Amino acid sequence: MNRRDLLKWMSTSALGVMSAAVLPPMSAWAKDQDMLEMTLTAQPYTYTPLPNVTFSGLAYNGQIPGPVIRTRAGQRFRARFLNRTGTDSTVHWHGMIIPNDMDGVPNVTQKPVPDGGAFIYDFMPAPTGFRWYHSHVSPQAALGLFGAFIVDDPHDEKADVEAVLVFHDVPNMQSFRAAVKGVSDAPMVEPPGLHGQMKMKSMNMGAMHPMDMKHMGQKHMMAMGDEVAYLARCVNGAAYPRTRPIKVKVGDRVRLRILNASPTMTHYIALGGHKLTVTHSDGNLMERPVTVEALRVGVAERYDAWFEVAKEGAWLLEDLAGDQLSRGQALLIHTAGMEKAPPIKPIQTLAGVEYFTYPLAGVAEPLRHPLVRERIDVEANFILGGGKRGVPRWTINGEVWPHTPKIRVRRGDRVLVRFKNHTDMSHPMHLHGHVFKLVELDGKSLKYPLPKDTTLIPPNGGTGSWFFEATSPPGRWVLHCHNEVHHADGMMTEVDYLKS
Ligand SMILES: [Cu+2]
Repeated sequence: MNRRDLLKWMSTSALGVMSAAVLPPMSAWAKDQDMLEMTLTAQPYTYTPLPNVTFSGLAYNGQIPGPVIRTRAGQRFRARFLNRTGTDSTVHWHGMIIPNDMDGVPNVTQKPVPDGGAFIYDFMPAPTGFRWYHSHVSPQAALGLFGAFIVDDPHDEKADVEAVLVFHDVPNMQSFRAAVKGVSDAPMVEPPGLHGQMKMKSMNMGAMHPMDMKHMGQKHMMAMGDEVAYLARCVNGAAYPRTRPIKVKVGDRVRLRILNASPTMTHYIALGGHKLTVTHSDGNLMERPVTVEALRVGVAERYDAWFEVAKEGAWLLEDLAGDQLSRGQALLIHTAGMEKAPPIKPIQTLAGVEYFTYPLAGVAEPLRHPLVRERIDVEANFILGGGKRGVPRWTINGEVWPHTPKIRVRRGDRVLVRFKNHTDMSHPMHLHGHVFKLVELDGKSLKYPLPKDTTLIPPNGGTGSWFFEATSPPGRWVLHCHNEVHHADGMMTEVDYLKS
């Protein structure tokens, strides 16, 4: 490294642009700056996530995931985005409430940045918490254009160790393209015991609930045309044992910030020898924390999960999907001198396990009438459909983008969005520019509505409802499925602020 590079490196890392999994606290100097300024270059990148797998994708600043960006509350952010991908690109700042023209949706909030072009993203990152950024031009996020973005909350409890863990899956792009056409032969991959769990719980209640029956389905047994085959499953761009371990001490309180940046897969994650206490959903402080044996993280979701180190040891944090690749989606956490010890593995099945679900975290109770106590000004009812084999359409009320029905609001409106999912897959539905509250799931109200920007809507007749107040900057905020295949096949609409 020459002196110039060294200075550049020093200034960016001190300012809050980092690549390590374990985050150093922001320096006093960095916190003091009025603005974090950086260059974000998207360009081709070839890497080897597994010894026998070489993947030609795209990366921000030559790394997958892109650099961890960290600002403090009230600090401005300015990125000079350079597009060297060979095609159009934009950057979306996921989970942020910022001016609409900074939101990075091509042809909706901005003109796509052409190859060779540049664009200045300049805004006040908010709200505080765990956000992320990714390309909004398909399939660039699947190719590697994503990274974590943390807005420091000065009121947060202090952690002794804090780590950002980006789970992502490296797609077989031929299979990805086939899935977008609805003709993929890849099977669905899920953790052992996932469906057995529902069965068991229902039997405890006396009889099988028809909804659970429907959810079980047979889908996971066969190829329906819409699944993507993967070449590797990674944490922070590597597969175990090449993932960078996290070193801890007895007594440490450890905060894991976990992001699922997979193009299509829901991840179930557990830590050997420990339960995890979840405090934030999609970066937003939950009304009450919940302690679980495993996390369920839908595509684009984030959870802040804490644990305390009670004794010396080595433990594996691992994805629970049953396939061979998932064994690599793991990371070692150990105390000093224990890095060579055989690590304690987590549970290997979800059967009988209390894992993070919305009804568990939000405490499901009988459906309230009305769903939200005070007035509702705008109500949207969306049926999620499509996905027939060979028919590349994933629909909202029978239509694909841009023909889907829109939600039109005036500033200050109280909005209720109700989803009913008629397909056999769950959909990670995401709304830009807002934090909503998940108030209902599968016919149950949530006593503690979860503050989120993305939620999985369960399959086979499952429902979910969001409540939010239209208090974001005016503009067009898209609402779409974050499964990249479904998004590419039209499952998108928007919330439009009317000028009033
Ligand atoms: Cu979907």
